[in-house]
Amino acid sequence: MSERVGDYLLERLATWGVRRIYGYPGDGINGLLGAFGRSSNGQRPEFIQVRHEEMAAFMACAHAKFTGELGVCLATSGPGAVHLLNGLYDAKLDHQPVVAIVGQQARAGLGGNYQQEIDLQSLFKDVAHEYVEMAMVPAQIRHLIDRACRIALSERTVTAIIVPNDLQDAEAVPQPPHAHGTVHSGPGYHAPRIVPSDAELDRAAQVLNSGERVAMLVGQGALHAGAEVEQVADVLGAGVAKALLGKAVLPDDEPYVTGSIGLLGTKPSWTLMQDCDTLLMVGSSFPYSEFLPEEGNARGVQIDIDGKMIGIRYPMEVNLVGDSAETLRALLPRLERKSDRSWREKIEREVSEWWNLIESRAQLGAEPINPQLVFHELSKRLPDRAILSSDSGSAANWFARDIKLRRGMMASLSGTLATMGPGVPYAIAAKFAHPDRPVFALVGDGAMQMNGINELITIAKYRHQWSDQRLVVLVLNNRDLNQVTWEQRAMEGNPKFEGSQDLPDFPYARYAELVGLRGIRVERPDQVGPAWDEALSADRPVVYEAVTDPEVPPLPPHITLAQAKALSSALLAGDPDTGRIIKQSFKQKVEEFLPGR
Ligand SMILES: Cc1ncc(C[n+]2csc(CCOP(=O)(O)OP(=O)(O)O)c2C)c(N)n1
Ligand SMILES: [Mg+2]
Repeated sequence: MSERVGDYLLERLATWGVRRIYGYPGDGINGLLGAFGRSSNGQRPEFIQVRHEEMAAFMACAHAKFTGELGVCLATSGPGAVHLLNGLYDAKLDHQPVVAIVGQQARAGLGGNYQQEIDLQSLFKDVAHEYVEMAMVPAQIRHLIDRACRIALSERTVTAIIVPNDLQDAEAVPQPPHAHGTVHSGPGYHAPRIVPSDAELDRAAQVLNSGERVAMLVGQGALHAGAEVEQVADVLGAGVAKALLGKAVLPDDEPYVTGSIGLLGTKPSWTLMQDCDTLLMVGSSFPYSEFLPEEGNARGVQIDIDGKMIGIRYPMEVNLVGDSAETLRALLPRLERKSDRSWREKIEREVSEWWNLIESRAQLGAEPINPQLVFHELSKRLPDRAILSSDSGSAANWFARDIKLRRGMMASLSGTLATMGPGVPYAIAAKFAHPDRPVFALVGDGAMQMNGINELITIAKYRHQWSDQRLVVLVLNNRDLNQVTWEQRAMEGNPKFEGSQDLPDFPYARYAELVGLRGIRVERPDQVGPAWDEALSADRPVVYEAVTDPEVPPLPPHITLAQAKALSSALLAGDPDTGRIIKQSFKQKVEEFLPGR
């Protein structure tokens, strides 16, 4: 029998280098699933079965984040397509190339209020607005795939193709007829070399050379430019702060790296931005302007590959549209080495004091376990080439502040959408992409109850495909939606609303054992380190359940007067945990002022 549309579609995706598609079945895509089943020669992508389509989209996004390649997810018509959306928005907002392929009811029934019929082009019109198309005839498939892949890669965004189920079984037309009204596409995309003009580079160099206190802020756009960032920072005598998605740009053990910035950031990053006279921002769209210099206090230079993302966070004097590594390389010969190193030395002193503070905050007692201790003990033990994913929640604070990434590690999270739930699916995709590397998911109990528990089943199903079995899911069992509880207190001035914030307990470690993984429950501070040793030497993936204290405040690097007032009015209004909050906050703050800091 001749090839069908489903067969051809998968083979065309393989031509684009797609080796793996994350998805979930349904009758809207049975023609495509049949084609996976007919794949005998290894020329077609592998189908990875997840528990929920949102997870498939998160995994496609994480595949893109951890490989730089295209991520692909697949869902059925109607409910499956709707389920993809949150994961697709995560990819879109973090600028990741992801193609979504969704089924649709048969062409003959469309427009007839048919079962599971949703107007999918309208549904995806925002998330995939650069390219969302429905196939109507087999001769379209070649260019729909070619364009969806190329546009996703060149625009670093989400695209979507809708394929009615009857079309999937029609006879393929791999080459449209040479006739009027047909489209003749070819595969392949290589990113161009994008460098700003010499005149703009000269202007940027002039600004950077005249500054005396240069601050750099790097984001995910600089992930491939670590060496160049390091050289420029050295020449300019600059300190470097990192937006969360750019945490792996530079290792945290470099003395001039101030670490994260923002609400989840560090004190030295705050000082760097407040006291600098020149800001060089590279590949970042970090949104919180109050953590950047006040307008007029610093001269600014920004580098971004995307002209749309330039000049929106700080009124920059020079905006360089270009690849970060290429542009920094072109800048280097134009820069003069700062002979006065006192600014850099001041930053380095603050950084070393900060690490001492982080160390002592981790050692503070709590009831029963201080979450910072769990991250601190992990950080010390992180194996080379580790890959980390963090969920949204208090874990993101400790990930940002307490984890010291070293050279060769990777890390990511939902940076811009900041959605709950991607921690475990990101880790699974990391494991598929790099089965020989140790992977860690850092997740709250809320996120675990939302998605993570179910995806443990996916880990159990596929773990035998991974050559290195080290995949550890850390669950912070604090029986609270803690990040938001603290936001209610510090930003709204409201006491914790237990009706929305308290979480039911769940036996995460015991559940892991039930599905065939290792489960370790850690209830006392003295168990934290040894439990990490045990998790790292286990013969299978592990759920490390730490019973942590929700009253350890994820403090911002500096508390504003407004926040302090809000917090005190929350306490005065009768927060159920007032006594313990005061105790824990006080302990953390006191650490900052002890002699020797
Ligand atoms: C899908 C989604 N729903 C709600 C939120 C708001 N939110 C952000 S963090 C958080 C609490 C997370 O709780 P948990 O996973 O238990 O982590 P914890 O902060 O307790 O460590 C919530 C509700 C969100 N970011 N995404
Ligand atoms: Mg929680």
